[in-house]
Amino acid sequence: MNGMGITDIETLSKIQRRVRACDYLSVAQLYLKDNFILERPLTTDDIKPRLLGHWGTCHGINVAYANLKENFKNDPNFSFILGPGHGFPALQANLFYDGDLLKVDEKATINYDGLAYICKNFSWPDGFPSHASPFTPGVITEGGELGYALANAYGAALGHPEKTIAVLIGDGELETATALDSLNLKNILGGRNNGKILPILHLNGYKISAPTIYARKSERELNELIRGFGFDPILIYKDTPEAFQNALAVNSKAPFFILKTEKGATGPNRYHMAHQIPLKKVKTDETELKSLEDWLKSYNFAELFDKEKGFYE
Ligand SMILES: Cc1ncc(C[n+]2csc(CCOP(=O)(O)OP(=O)(O)O)c2C)c(N)n1
Ligand SMILES: [Mg+2]
Repeated sequence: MNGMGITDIETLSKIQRRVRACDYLSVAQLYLKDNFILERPLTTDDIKPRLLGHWGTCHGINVAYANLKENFKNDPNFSFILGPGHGFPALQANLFYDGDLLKVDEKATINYDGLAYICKNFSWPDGFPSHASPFTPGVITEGGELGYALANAYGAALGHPEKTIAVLIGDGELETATALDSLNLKNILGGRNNGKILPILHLNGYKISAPTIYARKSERELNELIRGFGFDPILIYKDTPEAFQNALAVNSKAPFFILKTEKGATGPNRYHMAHQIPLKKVKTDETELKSLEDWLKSYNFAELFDKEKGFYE
């Protein structure tokens, strides 16, 4: 918490552009085996034969990642823990964007070749898996089983008062006994000898296709639940950099952020249709193929990326 909001338009626009770029990369990884930046009209040959991965959570992850990255860019003791490891396309997009993937994989160059490499190889035989895995830089726990993110955050902060650890928890994930009970760690490990934890509940309303319990609670009820565990609930009421940065600027020793997004936001289907692969028939159905092309084009990726030089500042 820096105690002041970022108000300059340039910084907010930089965050927004990064989110757009990572949203595009998330979609491209899920669907494309060629024509990665749409240099020609999309055809069924450009689509992977087996579509396997998760879209619905990606935009929220990209929003959290971009905003935290900007806010804590000067803090070497800051870390981010991602609960929903099924949102791997988004995590991978951010690791690629920052060159963190390149540090461990020389093929992930920040230009067209690197982009083609990460997209083609996402969820691909002998390529990258569909979930975060120990091959992912910075990942110590295999994605796939929800519930441990908050406990991991408290563990990582134990005995390290210099650390700040933000942790994104899915609203479905918070229904697991492990995640819910980990809120009690605040009472045991929230003291001065340990690092500071910034939980962020990703309230996108759904776990797979069912509404989450927390999304069905009134705002007041959810706030009181969070307060009962000793945190100050701070609602990030929409997915804009302004809303996120203003929330980060709130001066609280025990913040608990609630990031409200629409599951699948920026994509063609929302909520229960968005969890895994929207447009499932894209390989065989011309209408769905056109929808995917429109969806990819909606990010105006050419405005954000140069084939040789990578991302524009
Ligand atoms: C312990 C556990 N139970 C069930 C699952 C199956 N599962 C995979 S994704 C998912 C939904 C997660 O919902 P949420 O945490 O809200 O994530 P998001 O909506 O951001 O995708 C579930 C239940 C799992 N991965 N781990
Ligand atoms: Mg959810």
